[in-house]
Amino acid sequence: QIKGFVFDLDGVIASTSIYHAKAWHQLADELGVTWTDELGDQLKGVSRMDSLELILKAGGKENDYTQEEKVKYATKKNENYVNLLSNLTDDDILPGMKDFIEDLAAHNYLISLASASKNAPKVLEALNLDKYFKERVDPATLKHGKPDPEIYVRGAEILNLKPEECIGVEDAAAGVQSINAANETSIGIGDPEVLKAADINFNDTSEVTLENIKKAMA
Ligand code: B16
Ligand code: MG
Repeated sequence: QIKGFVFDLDGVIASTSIYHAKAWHQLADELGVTWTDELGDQLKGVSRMDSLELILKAGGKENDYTQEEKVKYATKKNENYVNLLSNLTDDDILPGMKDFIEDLAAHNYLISLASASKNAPKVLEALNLDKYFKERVDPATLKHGKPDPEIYVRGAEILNLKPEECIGVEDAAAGVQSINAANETSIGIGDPEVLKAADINFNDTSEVTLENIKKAMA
């Protein structure tokens, strides 16, 4: 029986995945790495330093920089991203997600956050949703990022639930892999081809309702 939901943030609740992509695209241009939609999809849900490594690898440049230079580039991307967040308001909650979260709370489902982003507290506050996410996995404490199961395992633990009692909600292939490996039920929101490993697929956040989830699990 499902008792809790473990949420990704960027691309699931907040429309911020476009800002992450924009900031990475800009850095890729600067590094002389060709940006593609596939590369953009690969970066979703992946930590800041791991994302930089994927970009460098895509350009065959993984051995061209020192660790210090890599940190400098990752920091630059983050400054760019944080600048793009400056006008974030509750208008940037993805369609239907506020209603969905309120509905879950009204039905006494437990809720936690499994975002890889160190900027998650800032984003939740700007969206005025922080009160629903008292339980959060701090990505700074993780040994392994998505697709490793650790973040979703911890997302269930902080709710005192078993993985089988949780549904994980994701927009990233790496995130769906993480949920599946954690033995939770996975919802993938977005291109069903990219997210084909998910137990339940929705094309768009507006389709994510308790009713549709119950239908899909029946
Ligand atoms: P930061 P999520 C992920 O957040 C993003 O999808 C990914 O693009 C980003 O690189 C990662 O957080 C780290 O974010 O640089 O802000 O710490 O989708 O797991 O909510
Ligand atoms: Mg995401």
